[in-house]
Amino acid sequence: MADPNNQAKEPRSGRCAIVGRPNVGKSTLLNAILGQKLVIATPRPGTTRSCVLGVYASADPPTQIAFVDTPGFERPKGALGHVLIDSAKRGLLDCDTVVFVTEAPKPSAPAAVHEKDLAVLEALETSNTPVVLVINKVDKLKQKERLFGLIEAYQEKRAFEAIVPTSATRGTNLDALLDEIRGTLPEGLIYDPDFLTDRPERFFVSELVREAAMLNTRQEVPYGIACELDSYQEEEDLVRIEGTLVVEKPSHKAIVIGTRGETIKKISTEAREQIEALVGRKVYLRLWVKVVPGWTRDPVKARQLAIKEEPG
Ligand SMILES: Nc1nc2c(ncn2[C@@H]2O[C@H](COP(=O)(O)OP(=O)(O)OP(=O)(O)O)[C@@H](O)[C@H]2O)c(=O)[nH]1
Ligand SMILES: [Mg+2]
Repeated sequence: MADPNNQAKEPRSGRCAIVGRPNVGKSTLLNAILGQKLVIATPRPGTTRSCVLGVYASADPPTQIAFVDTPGFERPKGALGHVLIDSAKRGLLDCDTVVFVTEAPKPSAPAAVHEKDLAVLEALETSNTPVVLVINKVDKLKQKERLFGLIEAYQEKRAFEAIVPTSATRGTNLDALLDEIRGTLPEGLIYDPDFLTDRPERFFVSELVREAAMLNTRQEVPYGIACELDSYQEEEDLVRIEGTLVVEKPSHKAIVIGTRGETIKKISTEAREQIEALVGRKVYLRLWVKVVPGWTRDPVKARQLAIKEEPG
């Protein structure tokens, strides 16, 4: 007799873009699904600057989902804004499913479609790819019944394969989300079992430095920070790394360095600890700070400093 559960157990795999406006928790959600910190996430909007692949795999039922974390979607401001939106749009191409992340409304906001989500909905209009809507940060929602109104408002805009409320920081409902995504994917496993990401370790090292710098600065400073690795030498039980934090104004350089160098010291210590956890070895990290005037407003420099493509 045919096993009635057999249908639900067939192997499935595919590529799934995670898109949404800045700061809704896309990168945090990817890390929570993977059960490890792969991509950087900060309270500052505009943290993710280029698409990064993270492959989730599970044996029961056999599933592989190659998630593509993308930069926050918004109407572009300046040259860096254009680079970010172009990169997010590229992430949307060639995927089997889209996870569109939004966040639960603040107590003062109406349970309605967020104005900034209209740009995301517009970008999704032209594709036939199934879309799963994730309403993240439900841990912050005091009146859970507000979700119903919110779900109705989004459903009026388009059809969704499923709508899943989540809390990425608490890990709420991630299994339900994975089940819904799995259901949209083609049959068969296509990824190498060891495949986790398309980026080399060096990429994540420079991202961890940028994250520490973004976390230790405020207002418009974090958005104008980039990180370049100048050297990366693996020795027997140590990795020796030299890097440069790029800022767009001399006043930002002073902020990143801080009084008597306190801020850059803190950035360096925090980044080193994170990098040591990543590479599993002791790290020697030396950082410099350089001004590239107005780089976020210059199309060529913004592309060069925000997008990192390196051989894996
Ligand atoms: N309370 C709460 N905070 C969350 C949740 N998910 C993410 N956050 C926080 O939201 C902030 C933004 O998270 P990110 O993951 O960087 O957001 P993002 O959508 O990737 O942002 P961009 O890369 O700028 O587009 C961080 O401070 C996270 O800790 C959640 O479920 N609940
Ligand atoms: Mg992000």
